[in-house]
Amino acid sequence: MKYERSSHLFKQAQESIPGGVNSPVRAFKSVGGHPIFLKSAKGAYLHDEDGNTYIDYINSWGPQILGHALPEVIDAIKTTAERGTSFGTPTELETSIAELILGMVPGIEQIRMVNSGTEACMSAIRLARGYTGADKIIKFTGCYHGHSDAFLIEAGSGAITFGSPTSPGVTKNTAKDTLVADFNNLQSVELLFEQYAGQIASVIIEPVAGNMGCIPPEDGFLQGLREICSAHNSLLIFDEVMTGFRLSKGGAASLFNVTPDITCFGKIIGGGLPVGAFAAKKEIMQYLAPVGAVYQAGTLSGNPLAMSAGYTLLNALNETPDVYSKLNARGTSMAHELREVFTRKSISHQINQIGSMLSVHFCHDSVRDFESAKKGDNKVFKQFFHHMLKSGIYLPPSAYESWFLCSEINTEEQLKTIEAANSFVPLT
Ligand code: HOZ
Repeated sequence: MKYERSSHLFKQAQESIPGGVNSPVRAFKSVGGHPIFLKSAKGAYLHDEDGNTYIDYINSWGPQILGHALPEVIDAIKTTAERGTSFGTPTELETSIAELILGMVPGIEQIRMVNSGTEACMSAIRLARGYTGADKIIKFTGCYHGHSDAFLIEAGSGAITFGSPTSPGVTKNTAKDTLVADFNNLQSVELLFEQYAGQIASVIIEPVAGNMGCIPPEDGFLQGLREICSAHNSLLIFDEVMTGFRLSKGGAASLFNVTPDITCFGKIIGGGLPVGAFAAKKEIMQYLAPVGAVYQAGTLSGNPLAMSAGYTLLNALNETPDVYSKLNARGTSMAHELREVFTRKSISHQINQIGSMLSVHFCHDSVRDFESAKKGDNKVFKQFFHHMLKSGIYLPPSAYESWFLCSEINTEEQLKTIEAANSFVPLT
């Protein structure tokens, strides 16, 4: 494959954009080489500036669950754009998408739209603090809730990829209110509640971690968090930015039958446009301005283009028969075949998969938290990543990011992917 134009565009971009990218993981720094500049995408396929085509396992990091450039979504964006792109006033579309989401996800009664998952999570903890009157929050090592200050402490995703899970620029005063527990470890949470009794506003978690690879919760973990939070009058926040509308219509909360107090959304909810949201029971949401005193606002919040893209994608998901069972079957079969390939080749591996989320860590022991995720051999991951890329398979350029499958990955795409993995030979 040739990458001349991507290479040229990357050099040019580095002059005007820090690192040449608008989000760090895209820079390929942890896998080496330079990023591929994309021109277009359709269904399961990406097309780059050099004319190369790839099967896509990033899916814009989650939103394109029914494939790229879904005709209904594109038409909705075009039609809406013709009427104007932003008004800064309420529109009927905002109520329509709110009603649609409240009907899909159990346990929520009101929702506020924002522009990204980062904004959703940072607003959710402000709301939790306003509601409970407590200052501290608990997050989990290796979980990532966007790049706002309170969360860039032992964070996952790009933060671990580049080896700085706690970012310079986050003040000590902010950091002291973020307590950190271990994923899949209820005792670590109980200890913090003992130590900081009455001071913890909320526990925020990705119910399936997706930013240290994909790590599902062990049996009873989410239920245990629910019980601890209820016992201490602390709010349980599920960051379903990745898992919402991906693992099921009602996200991870429905799948694991655990109802959080606040749910954060992003990705799929915007149909590929920048949208986030947070939702809860009315009693909690009524603390938000303009009804309550907890302030939160945004000029582009509820933007008509973004609302119409999200509304159309969510309706398309509702109308696609068996979409989640098909995605689940595809993910399960992909994970199974990858395991068979690596086992045959005697390559130590751990493949975690749930529904259409999957990750590959090259290590021997199971990956159930941040410590075990860090044991993956990044040298092998780099080689695997570049081997797959050359074979036309586009994986996330970091072992700490989850793969996202879309419904357009069919038998043909799976065969090509497994064939590519099959020809991988790690250099020793
Ligand atoms: N950290 C993001 C995914 N977990 C990456 C988003 C991007 O680079 O677009």
